[in-house]
Amino acid sequence: MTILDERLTDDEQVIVDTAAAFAAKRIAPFALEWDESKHFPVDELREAAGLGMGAIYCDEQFGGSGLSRVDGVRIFTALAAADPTTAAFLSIHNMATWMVDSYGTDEQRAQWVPRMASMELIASYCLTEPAAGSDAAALSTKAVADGDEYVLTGVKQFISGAGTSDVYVVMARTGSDGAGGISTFIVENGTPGLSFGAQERKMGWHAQPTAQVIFDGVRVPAANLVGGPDAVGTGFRIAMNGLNGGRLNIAACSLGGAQEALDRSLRYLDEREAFGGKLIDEPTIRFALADMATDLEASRGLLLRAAAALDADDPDKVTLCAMAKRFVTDHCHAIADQALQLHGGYGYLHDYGLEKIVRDLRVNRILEGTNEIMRVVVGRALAKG
Ligand code: FAD
Ligand code: 2MC
Repeated sequence: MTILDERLTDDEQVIVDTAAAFAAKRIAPFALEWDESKHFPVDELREAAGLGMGAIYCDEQFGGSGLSRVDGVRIFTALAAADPTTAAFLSIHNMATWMVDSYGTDEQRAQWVPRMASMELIASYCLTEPAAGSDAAALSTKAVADGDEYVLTGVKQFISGAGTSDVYVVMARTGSDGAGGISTFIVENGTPGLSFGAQERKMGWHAQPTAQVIFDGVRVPAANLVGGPDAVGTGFRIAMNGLNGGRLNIAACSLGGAQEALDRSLRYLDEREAFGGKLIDEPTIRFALADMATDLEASRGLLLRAAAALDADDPDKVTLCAMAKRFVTDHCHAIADQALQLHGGYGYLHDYGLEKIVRDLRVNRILEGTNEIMRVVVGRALAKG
């Protein structure tokens, strides 16, 4: 009994096997404990980076792994089968690193990317603010030029990695209202005026920090404006392009979690007996499993299609990434919840791991653009024709 495997080339298989073996050995055995003790596994993240997972789809020139988005989706799916939360943080770090590698000047890329690729520098992505979440272009954190520096003032909300990360890729307002007045900056932890709010107490994602990042007159060199002086006002585009891939990776984290939940259900129901037989032989339970497996494969198919579109710079890439993020995170959360149900009372117990998967997958329907915003994106594209 197994869920369907993709047919991969030898090279693709090596990539997936490397991620899966690392996840099975270095993440899976500890994931429940990290969840309970709220431990952020920085050492293991750096080990993953040592295997090329710190800058997966960045150029090889400055230490990236030069892989495709499709490879990335498969890697995050494999890691998330062990722990959706740890995989998701690695995904955010990869997004931030890719933004510097793709939009930074060669000097900036040389300065930052190699150390981000190795995760000597762990990176956070700072877009959301207390009064600007879905309406991200309304952000109000200011960056005011002052000689050869910018002075940043404002508050970022819900920042993953806040307090622990070494660098913060920050979208801040350098110009007029709206998307065209935003630029992207790299801010190092330890810079005077930079501080962090209290750790949020969350439903899931316990194995990574979430807090406000507070800028109180933080001075950063003008050289930290991603893309250099000509890139003033392009920060929203940089942030959104980062999120296209981020949305795929978050969906991959849901896919991996759901896949693990289904695998566990198959094993459990094959052993659990009631009414004189194995539960897996109950026709209605088989129907439930069949629907879960079908939704999982539909999710995988759409996700890989969207990843291929991003790799190909397809004109529909934004729409496909939004479709995949919405569809995969909704369906995979439902699969995980059904898996919990199929475990009966045991599914509700921490030690069985199912309730953690449900909690960890829930937020993927909210962050990196809520699933309502994904519908806004898809709806706009449809209306435009
Ligand atoms: P709001 O924008 O206030 O939305 C409230 C509700 O209204 C939602 O249901 C939303 O879908 C709906 N809504 C809003 N506008 C519309 C519309 N036009 N049509 C229909 N419905 C609409 N952000 C970062 O920048 N970096 C991070 O690292 C990060 N990590 C996070 C980690 C966690 C654990 C969480 C919970 C959030 C994180 N976020 C991060 C923030 C996340 O991206 C935002 O929470 C999300 O974008 C939604 O913004 P909001 O919470 O302000 O909700
Ligand atoms: N890819 C590339 N470019 C994009 C884009 C995308 N996905 N989305 C928008 N743009 C461009 C758009 O083409 C336009 O460019 P131009 O001015 O050259 O025409 C510009 O950005 C402004 O776009 P809009 O006019 O569509 O801006 P608007 O304000 O109407 O809405 C919206 C944009 C709602 C799609 C955007 O604000 C959004 O995605 N909101 C959700 C915020 C979000 O995803 N936050 C996640 C935070 S990170 C996180 O949660 C983590 C866990 C890390």
